[in-house]
Amino acid sequence: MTLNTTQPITWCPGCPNFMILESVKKALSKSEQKKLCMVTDIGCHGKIFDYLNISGIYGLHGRALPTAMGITLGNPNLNVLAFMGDGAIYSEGIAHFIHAGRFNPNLTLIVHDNQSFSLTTGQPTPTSQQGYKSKAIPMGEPDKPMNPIKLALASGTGFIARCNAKDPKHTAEVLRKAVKHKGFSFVEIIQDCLIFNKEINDKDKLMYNVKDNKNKKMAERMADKWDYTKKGKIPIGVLYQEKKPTLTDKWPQLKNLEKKGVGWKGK
Ligand SMILES: Cc1ncc(C[n+]2csc(CCOP(=O)(O)OP(=O)(O)O)c2C)c(N)n1
Ligand code: SF4
Repeated sequence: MTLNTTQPITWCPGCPNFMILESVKKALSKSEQKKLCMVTDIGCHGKIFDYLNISGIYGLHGRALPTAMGITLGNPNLNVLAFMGDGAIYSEGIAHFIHAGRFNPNLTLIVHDNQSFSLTTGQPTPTSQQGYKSKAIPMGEPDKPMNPIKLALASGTGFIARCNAKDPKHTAEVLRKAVKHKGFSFVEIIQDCLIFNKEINDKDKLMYNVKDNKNKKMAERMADKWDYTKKGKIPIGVLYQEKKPTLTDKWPQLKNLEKKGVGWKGK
């Protein structure tokens, strides 16, 4: 079965979301489609729900992650993907991000980080740069951006990666590793928005690829290299990976379902 759908794509022409879509298709091309499941949030990124032939739920804004977690509780044998924007996950969804790191459900969170609430016309998100001006904030964003990689490390997330939307080959490779990882995997994809917060676009020259890393101190150092402005160096790749008990491993009822290869309905 193909991952393509017949839905007309309504992203702005040239939006890097197109490249993220292609990366996801490339990463999943050999996966068993029946075992895949997706949840998307509300936002420009969320439209990916219509463009991928994968069963799932078009979730509420900020809540795609707990919905995805609910699906893994229903059937721990599914490969669940949650697509969220930086506005969604780091504002309304921030508590879920922290607890997903602690609980370690076996699912992949893909964040399309364009440093803007784009669908609702460019309000600043927690990763927007200080001083960012838009119609919604004409005096400029007063606060500095948060660093989600550092937060993920502090919350115990066992797989943390960063990709460049404009490099679909590398992004697909990283996504494949994220889906294969047993436990919560977090992939931040740096994505330009062609309409809102354009001044933060084109950071490609700051980016450099790193080797897969399993050393926490090194991961902390890499997390510190970029503060979500247009300065510094931006490490791209698997920034941290650690094997740890998953949510399924911690609950015998789920472990039993995993062993049998079924969900609660027995199929
Ligand atoms: C509970 C709730 N809060 C807020 C909104 C309004 N809302 C819809 S999309 C959106 C912006 C999404 O921004 P982001 O998550 O960064 O995704 P992007 O559009 O940039 O891909 C907001 C605030 C909503 N629909 N529901
Ligand atoms: S507003 Fe920005 S993120 Fe949304 S589709 Fe257009 S270019 Fe892409």
